[in-house]
Amino acid sequence: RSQQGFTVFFTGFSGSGKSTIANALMVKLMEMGGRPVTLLDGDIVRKNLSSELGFSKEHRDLNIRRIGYVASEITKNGGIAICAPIAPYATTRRAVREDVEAFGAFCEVHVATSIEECERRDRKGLYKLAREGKIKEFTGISDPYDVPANPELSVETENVDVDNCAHQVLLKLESMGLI
Ligand code: GGZ
Repeated sequence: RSQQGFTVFFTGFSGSGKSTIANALMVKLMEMGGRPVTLLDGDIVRKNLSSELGFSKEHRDLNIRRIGYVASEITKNGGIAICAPIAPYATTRRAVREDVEAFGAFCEVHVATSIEECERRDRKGLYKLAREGKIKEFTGISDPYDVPANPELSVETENVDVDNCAHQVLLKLESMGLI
């Protein structure tokens, strides 16, 4: 049972800290050894797996379903998949959960850093472009984000550092009997 595969699925705004927490978690899980760990980060998936897709609801859903499919295959084979897309739609996240839970465990982590904080940081300058209308359909500014109703865990990077957030995920995985 402790060697079953599982998926950690981060969801949250652009700039919320998903990638940084996901990377820290990956390092910790790799150090523990055992199962192979695969990181499916939002921008890397978009570059390699979903390069033809934009940000309409249809395209975001397709992107997330692809991530879910890969995560479910990794989970099926006893590995650990860490996903870190925005994944703004609750119904699509639910579908991915069902895909993965057919083979192993699913741990949804809401990176709940507020949109105000993400925009204040604006690490890539995208929020400014979204405000200027130069990027359309920008999540949290001009496109929806369904706040997760029942995530396994909620963390935020406004008052808590990345290492602490990654540690909270590890504790949750432990309490779920996965590590
Ligand atoms: C949201 C956008 C958009 C729009 C480009 N809306 O900070 P980033 O740059 O690296 O993360 C964002 C990434 C979102 O891709 P995902 O695959 O995670 O989105 S989804 O789950 O909804 O499919 C951001 C950048 O792409 N980006 N345009 N309009 N984020």
